[in-house]
Amino acid sequence: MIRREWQAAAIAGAVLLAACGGGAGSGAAGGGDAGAGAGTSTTIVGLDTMKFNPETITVKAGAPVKITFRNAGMLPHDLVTEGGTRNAKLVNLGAGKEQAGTFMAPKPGTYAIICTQPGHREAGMVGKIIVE
Ligand SMILES: [Cu+2]
Repeated sequence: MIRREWQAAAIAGAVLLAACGGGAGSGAAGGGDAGAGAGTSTTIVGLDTMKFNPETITVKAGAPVKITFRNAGMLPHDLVTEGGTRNAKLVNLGAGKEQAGTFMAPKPGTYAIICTQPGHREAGMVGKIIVE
């Protein structure tokens, strides 16, 4: 009985090792997938310095991109995209609030991200979506 359990443990160990080996391999391949995934989902932070961070994101034409906007400031900020066939309109976000929306543009080009709070766009709270 004891011997049988030991054998079972040894087999389970071998299976684990094999699984680990396979996992490492697919993990390396998954790195490329993660890169592609970053293009379909991104987070942009709004700051009281009247900046978006990052200020520029690059996405693929014809693919919907989920944009999560987080207001990291004390002032109200929002994020609105312009020019896409689908635009994110993440408005009325108080301090620390977060909201997600979708942007999509069928053609390559440069599209605008703005904060629509009074004076913020003029103060430089703008960003860019580069569609390629
Ligand atoms: Cu703002």
